[in-house]
Amino acid sequence: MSLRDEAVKVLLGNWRGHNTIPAPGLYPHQWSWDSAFIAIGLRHLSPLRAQQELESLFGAQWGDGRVPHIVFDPAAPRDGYFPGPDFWRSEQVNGPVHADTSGIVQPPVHALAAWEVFTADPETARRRGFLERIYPKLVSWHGYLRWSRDLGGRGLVSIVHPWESGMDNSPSWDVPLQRVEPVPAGEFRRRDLEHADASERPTDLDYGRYVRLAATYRDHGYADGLDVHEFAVEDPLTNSLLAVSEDALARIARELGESPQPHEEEVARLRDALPLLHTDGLFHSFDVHGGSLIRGGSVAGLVPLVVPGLPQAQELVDTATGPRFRVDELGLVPSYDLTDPLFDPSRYWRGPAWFNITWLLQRGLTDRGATDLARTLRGGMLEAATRSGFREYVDPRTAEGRGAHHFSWTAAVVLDLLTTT
Ligand code: 9WN
Repeated sequence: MSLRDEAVKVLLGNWRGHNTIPAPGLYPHQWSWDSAFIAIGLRHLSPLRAQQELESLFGAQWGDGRVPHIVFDPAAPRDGYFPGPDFWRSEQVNGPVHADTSGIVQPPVHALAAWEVFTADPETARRRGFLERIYPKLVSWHGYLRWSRDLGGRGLVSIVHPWESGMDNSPSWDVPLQRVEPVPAGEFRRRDLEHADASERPTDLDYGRYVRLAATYRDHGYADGLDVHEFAVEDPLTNSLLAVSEDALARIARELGESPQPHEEEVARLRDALPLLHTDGLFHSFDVHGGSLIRGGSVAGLVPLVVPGLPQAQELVDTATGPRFRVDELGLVPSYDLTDPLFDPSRYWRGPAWFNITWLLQRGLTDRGATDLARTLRGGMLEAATRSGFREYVDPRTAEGRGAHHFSWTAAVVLDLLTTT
């Protein structure tokens, strides 16, 4: 079977009628930023399904504009994933009435996905009013982040839980997490370890802290404020993807005959605020409670490369190709600085290479005209997907597979690379 056919098989196998699950077993529901990356690949297979993927996610948007990080599938066992719907209790607050969801969010890559999905088949999208319907929802989603999550008051979005970063156990969160009293491991039952090797997942101590933060948020009715959130961090990945998505909203607005200006202004505003997170050739998260940058080597710090017109772009390319990430040599982007003692090639977001992040950087490099390096990453991703069989993440030095099998965004990224570059 060709790599393309294999990718199609993964996406078809994980399709659940209106959306795609990230992977069977470990992730049996719909995840927010997964759906965005999935839609970007799915558009080459079925533009209609790609539109539905985003529509089903935004169908579960909350009244305040937030897009929940998980939309639970009523057909899947209620306790198959922890924390499940009985933990989050979205129906008791201002969640959507027709769906159970979590109450936290994930990085805002959806407007970018919506625009890419539209371009794959503008005729079907126009006939279905796809952009007309999703545009106000995307605007309200960004509004939630802009107005409810500027917890540091510096014009940047704060994430309030490591899960919101999409990079759950990144070493960047070690310091702010130390303030959080972990819920003892005996008080909850992890379901992830029934599907994945413990050495490739976050530790029980990490999980105890994740549970504490989520429970506190829930017990405050998902209200946002520094008094509620013990963990409040301005993350370069979230803020960069918001800028890229605002750029996509400008295109969407133009297509709909609306003014792109408010979105263009947002891109400029974020681009001007991002340097608050920049030092020594990399962007870093800012710990709002601690009042300082979390200096380290998370790959999130390279992601601003995707922001249009970023003045620090060349510095980021130099860091990416330097000893800390060696992306020109590896053809993949490690999730953490290879030279740092905290680097772990197998454990989740503490070192392994992920396909969505490598895809984002490949895209940023292409936009900046660094086509040779972009081509190297493209080759690296295709080889790693072939070798690992569409695993969730890989050892960045050997491309040996780790985590879940038949992982949807790995397949989606491959499909996109095979079709567009
Ligand atoms: C918690 C689904 C998600 C991804 C995240 C990844 C992982 C969940 C988990 O899986 O997080 O949201 O159970 O570990 O870190 O990026 O969206 O694929």
